[in-house]
Parts: sequence; C-alpha cells; structure tokens
Amino acid sequence: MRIPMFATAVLLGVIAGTAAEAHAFLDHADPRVGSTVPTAPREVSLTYTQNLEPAFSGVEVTDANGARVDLGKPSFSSSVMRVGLKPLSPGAYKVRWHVLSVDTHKTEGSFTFHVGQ
Ligand SMILES: [Cu+2]
Repeated sequence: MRIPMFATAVLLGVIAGTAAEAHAFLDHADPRVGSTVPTAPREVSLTYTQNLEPAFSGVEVTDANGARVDLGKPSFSSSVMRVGLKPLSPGAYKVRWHVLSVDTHKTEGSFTFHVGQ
C-alpha cells in the first residue's frame, strides 16, 4: 500500500499547489487583447479567473499620447471589472489594470487594442 499512499500524497500536493497559484489572472477582455475593433467601444470589460476586491482593483485606459480616455471609477460584479470610455477616435489605446483577488493576491497587467482600420 505504500506506493498508492505516496501517489495520493503527491496528488494532494499538486492540487494544493495549484490552488495557491490561482491568482486573479485576466481570463478575457472586451475589446479583446491586441484586437482591432471597427467601431469605438463604449466600455472596457475585463473578466478574471477569480472574484475581485473592488476597493483594491482598478483600470486606466489611455490614448497614444498617454491621456486618460476612461470615465474614471470602474464598476465590479464578481470576477468582472468594467469602465466606461469617452468617445474614442481611431487609434491605439492602452489598458492598464491591477486587481486584488479574494485570495488576497495582487496581479497586474496591460494590453492594447486599436479602433479603426
Ligand atoms: Cu492567488
């Protein structure tokens, strides 16, 4: 029985390790990461792999000159963070986010999307 018990312990260790690493990573975004959208989006929606702690999470959207184009305070619903956008002209936009997940781990990242051709 030693081998099966050892195998079980290893398996449990793998499961625990996976849970500890399960921070809130960006699962998907709308507009999608790196995408080009034909018309200006009204908001950026970010969906994470875990529920978020709104008080310690935020997002900024800037244009090619570094000027803010988001409307400020994001809204939250479980694992989703949204922020409204000013009317965007064609061009490149950068989304910078940081979140604190309910497991108290911080993650951050950024990506761009394009409006227009
Ligand atoms: Cu975590």
